[in-house]
Amino acid sequence: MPALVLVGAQWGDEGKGKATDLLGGSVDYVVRYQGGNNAGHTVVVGDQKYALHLLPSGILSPNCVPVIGNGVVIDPAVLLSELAGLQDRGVDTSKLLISGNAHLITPYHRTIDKVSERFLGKRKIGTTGRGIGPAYADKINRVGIRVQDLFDESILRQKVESALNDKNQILVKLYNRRAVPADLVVEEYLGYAEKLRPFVADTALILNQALEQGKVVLMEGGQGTLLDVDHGTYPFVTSSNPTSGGACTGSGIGPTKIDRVIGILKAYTTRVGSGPFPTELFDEDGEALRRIGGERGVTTGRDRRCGWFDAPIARYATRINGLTDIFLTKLDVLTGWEEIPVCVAYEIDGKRVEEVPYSQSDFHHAKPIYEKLPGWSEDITKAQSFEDLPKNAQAYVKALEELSGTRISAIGVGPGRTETIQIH
Ligand code: 2SA
Ligand code: GDP
Ligand code: MG
Repeated sequence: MPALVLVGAQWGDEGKGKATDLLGGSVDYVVRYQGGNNAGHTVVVGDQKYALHLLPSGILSPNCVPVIGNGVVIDPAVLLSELAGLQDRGVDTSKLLISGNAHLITPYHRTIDKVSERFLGKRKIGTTGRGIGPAYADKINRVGIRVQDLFDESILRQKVESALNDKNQILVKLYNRRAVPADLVVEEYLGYAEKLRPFVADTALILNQALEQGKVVLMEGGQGTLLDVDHGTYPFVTSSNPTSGGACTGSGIGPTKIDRVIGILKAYTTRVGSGPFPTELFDEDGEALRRIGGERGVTTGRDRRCGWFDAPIARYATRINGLTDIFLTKLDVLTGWEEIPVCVAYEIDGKRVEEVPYSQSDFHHAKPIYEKLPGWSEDITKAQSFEDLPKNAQAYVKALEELSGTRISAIGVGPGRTETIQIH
């Protein structure tokens, strides 16, 4: 098992943090390859709950080296405070490695994220306001600031000044905000340099050398397939590639090294922020899923939109990521429903459509076609094997496996590490 990738198969918050943590004991490196502190990954260890935003979930596994890859955007203040928070709780963070090529989120990225959302009004993306999109825009526009720039004051100053050239014009003229003084940014960011220096490394080289030595590398995606800037519900997406292809570019590991791509798939569907969501519920079932599933943003505290399982999306995630297997999460949340509707296809303009349509406007008015599966009422949180599940829960899992086209290799029946059924 050389390198493996773990991706969200829906719109994020499928339980990737828990899944990474579960695998953490058997891998040597856990790498974040995209996104930034927009992510919120929850890990429950015994009676301790951790909410990770920027650090890979592997930081909680003592023998694992956590890596922030080149594809991530880093807000240094957030990173340092997350590290301090974990150190206060007795977690060893000294093994962390940070790519010198990762880009930095600066105060002007956060400002632009917030004011541009306000400017969009009803058409807003519903971002987390963490400056993610503007930081990636600068990266692509070749005016980004990288971690390595922190170690050369004159380069840092030059880059911040040129990045602020047009931004200050936009902030003042278009958004009626005050200009950001380059000096203040440079001064603040130079202050982070020595604190971050011990962690900064050529992570792509280290990871490839580790693979050559037979070590196991797990790449942990943030967000999810439908939030991918290329394959998601554009423009209602994040500005990076959470899908498995992004794991290669965001870490510097070639595709031939990857032999397993695990999709994390929730037994129902949720989404935070704006954009299409065919199975979204606006009734008491949606409210119940939100309440029982604790569906609230780990980063922003926003209520998540909730709906039934959407099989075309699961098939789409299977295709786009080349999934080898699926971790099905939160099956326990569905306990108590007499019947559970599952979306098997869409109706678009009076026609039955089996797959996620490429046309964004079609997807916006896709109506779910449901099949109802019989529910179960028994508590399943103590189930340790597939056979321990009630027959109807077993049938639900089997139906999802068939509809998604990928083998289900684990089932989550609660948030804790041990509340997982492994299927061999
Ligand atoms: P951004 O901030 O530019 O990445 O926002 C763009 C869209 O991506 C969505 N997004 C997310 N969706 C689900 N979970 C995320 N992480 C947090 C969590 C979210 C939170 O774990 O709960 O706390 O609100 C995440 N991060 C970004 C976002 O909602 C926009 O639709
Ligand atoms: P991530 O962003 O994919 O890591 O997911 P989040 O942490 O944002 O949201 C998933 C939530 O579901 C967290 O509160 C987890 O503790 C919780 N969770 C994960 N797996 C399960 C499960 O199988 N059952 C239940 N009840 N909760 C789970
Ligand atoms: Mg999350």
